[in-house]
Amino acid sequence: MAKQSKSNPTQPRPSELAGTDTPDRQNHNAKLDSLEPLRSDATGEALTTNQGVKIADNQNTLKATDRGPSLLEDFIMREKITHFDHERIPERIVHARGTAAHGVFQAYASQAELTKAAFLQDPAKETPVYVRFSTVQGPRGSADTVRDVRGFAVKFYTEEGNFDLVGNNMPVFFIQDAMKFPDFVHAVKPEPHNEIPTGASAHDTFWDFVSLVPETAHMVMWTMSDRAIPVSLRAIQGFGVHTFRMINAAGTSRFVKFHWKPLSGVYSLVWDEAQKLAGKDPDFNRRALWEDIESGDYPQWELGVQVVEEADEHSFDFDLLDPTKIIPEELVPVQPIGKLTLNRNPDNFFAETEQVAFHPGHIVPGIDFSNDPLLQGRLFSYTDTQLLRLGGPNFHEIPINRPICPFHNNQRDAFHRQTIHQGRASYEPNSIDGGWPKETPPGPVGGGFESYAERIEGHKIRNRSESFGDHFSQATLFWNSMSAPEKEHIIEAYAFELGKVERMAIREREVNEILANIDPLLASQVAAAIGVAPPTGATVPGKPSSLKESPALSQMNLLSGTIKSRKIAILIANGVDGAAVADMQTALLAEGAKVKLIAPSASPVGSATGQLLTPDGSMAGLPSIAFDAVVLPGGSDAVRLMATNGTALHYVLEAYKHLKAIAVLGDAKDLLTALHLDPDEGVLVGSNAAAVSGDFIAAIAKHRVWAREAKAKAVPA
Ligand code: HDE
Repeated sequence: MAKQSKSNPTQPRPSELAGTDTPDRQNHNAKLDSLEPLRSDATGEALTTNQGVKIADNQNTLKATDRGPSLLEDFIMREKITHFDHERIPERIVHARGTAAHGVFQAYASQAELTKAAFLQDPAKETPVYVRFSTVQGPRGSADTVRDVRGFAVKFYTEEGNFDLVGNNMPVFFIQDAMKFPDFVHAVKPEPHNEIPTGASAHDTFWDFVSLVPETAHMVMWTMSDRAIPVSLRAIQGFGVHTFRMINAAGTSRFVKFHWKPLSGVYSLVWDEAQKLAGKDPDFNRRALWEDIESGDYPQWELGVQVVEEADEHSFDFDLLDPTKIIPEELVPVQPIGKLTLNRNPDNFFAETEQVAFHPGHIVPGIDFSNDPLLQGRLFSYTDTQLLRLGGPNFHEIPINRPICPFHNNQRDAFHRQTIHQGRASYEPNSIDGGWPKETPPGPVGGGFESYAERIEGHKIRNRSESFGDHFSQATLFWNSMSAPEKEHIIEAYAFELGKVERMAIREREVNEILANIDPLLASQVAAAIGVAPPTGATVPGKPSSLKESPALSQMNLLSGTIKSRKIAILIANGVDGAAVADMQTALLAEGAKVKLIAPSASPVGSATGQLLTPDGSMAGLPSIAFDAVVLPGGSDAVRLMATNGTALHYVLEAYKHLKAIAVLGDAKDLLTALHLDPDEGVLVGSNAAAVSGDFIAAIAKHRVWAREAKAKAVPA
């Protein structure tokens, strides 16, 4: 984040105007400025108390004799323990588990026709951002790879103030009205009597609620799909979900939906991997994000917008204000408008990632809200929650939350105030401090914020619009847009989750009242898997949808076509064919993949020609689930060793079962024989790296060997 400028270069300080700035005061101000942004590096510094007193002994409490009672007067020990006792702050009520990174955003071209927002005018301008990804249900210490929505919250530090785009990796939400949010969250959170389950929706209260509330149908389809178990945070899409507005300098307002499209493509774990990773590496997603950024392999997304003219607001078969609906990309294409690059890890998790406070109400001139009743409720909630979580209304002064542009107003005091205000007047209008800080007129010259003057007419009413009444047609659209493997996974996910629901009546209700209204095959297959009688048919008359399917919804159509940033394990053991290892490494690195040598243990391995290879990890420490593909390089001694090593055999079997590409070079084909595995379009057998690397790379780029799935189910692992 760029250094926060405390003083506005274009506007004099109030104290300067009042003629009260003495040399001492100026000196003091310079010192205050130099404290920003309060980063602390203790290298070469003495250990001190918080009052700056140097500490001579950080090992022992002050005691009356060396075996006597401790003394209350030990201000050093008391200060240290007191601070420690207060180290924890309340975690976020939702989205508690998260990880974040700094980056930059750059527009592709001026978007002046669409919006007057300054950060979208000039393609040469880099806007700093801080982006936090999260899961929703689990607490701060829960696993990364649980089946859940991923939060995708972006803070743009623009020259006109902070703009937060607080979205998810799914384009719709569970409920239509903010009034239902506490009910929904109580239902999905661990059950209140025993606080089970952690990080999962596979329990009675969640399915009780969603089976009673049909507006959840569409979003639950998304959470039962592969979107809910991403391999990597760099491989998720992001969505603003609600309809927003963009307003240009001429005052023209248009509706927009925001999209983030990952340059890495969109791809997911398989469910068995996700579950195993939750135990073997609960930090799987945050670790990869951290390591990618450390290695200079920066994740990138394109920001896109779907734009709807005001006049077209009512031209869809759904309501633009209903957050359980997408605008299919086939109806309104996503226009790319800029690129986000994450290029710097935070210095300190707590100070930055834990304390960052996002808010959909943080907008800048040129962006405005729609009347989506979920968004409207969020505009209240996000400040309210920070008051508790961050201990008062001054959370905007925490370095990670401070705008990079000047900010001045007459708000004063409260807990943890950092700013030392000068001048006497903390009210407006005033004459004592020259009237500063003053209002700024809206428009291109001033840049003061002006809400869009939407015309509103009608009665005050507590009601849901009839136009929000269709809950199933887009759930059906989503289902119809899935490939065969994706449909299979959705059925399996419903079966897994509902299979954990203890009350039969809830399982039956979900099948008969929800799934039967989405698709008969989905409903009957799930019913069969969870011991529920086949449904007799839809209970709600189907609404004809203008679109039968939307190819943009299937992850199969969202791959990048490359293997850049993919992780590949080369299994090595004593006697391995060193030339095959080197050739394969070269071929994969040339495509931007990340390659690790994995051996039975962390000890160095001798190749067939006596060359010493140092493994990056052991087979137990970095199991196949941590990789996208596996290479078996051959070498007769190495193959013999692996054929008698259960961990090595399990490695290959598991990669096969998880539909990964496996390159089998030279003698390594004996391992396939030992495991009774046949070559297929992803198990690529050849005498050397050159013979298979092309097909291997192509198979990895397809992400999984879906054609193997039925066969792989019979394989134990
Ligand atoms: Fe949130 N949400 N939310 N939400 N949300 C929070 O704010 C809330 C909703 C989202 O990385 C909380 O600072 C209400 C939709 C993300 O720090 C809280 C409603 C979407 C994050 C809150 C919604 C989101 C949050 C908890 C319905 C996708 C994590 C801690 C009216 C568009 C941000 C906090 C981060 C966090 C309230 C619905 C996304 C309690 C009341 C829809 C990504 O204020």
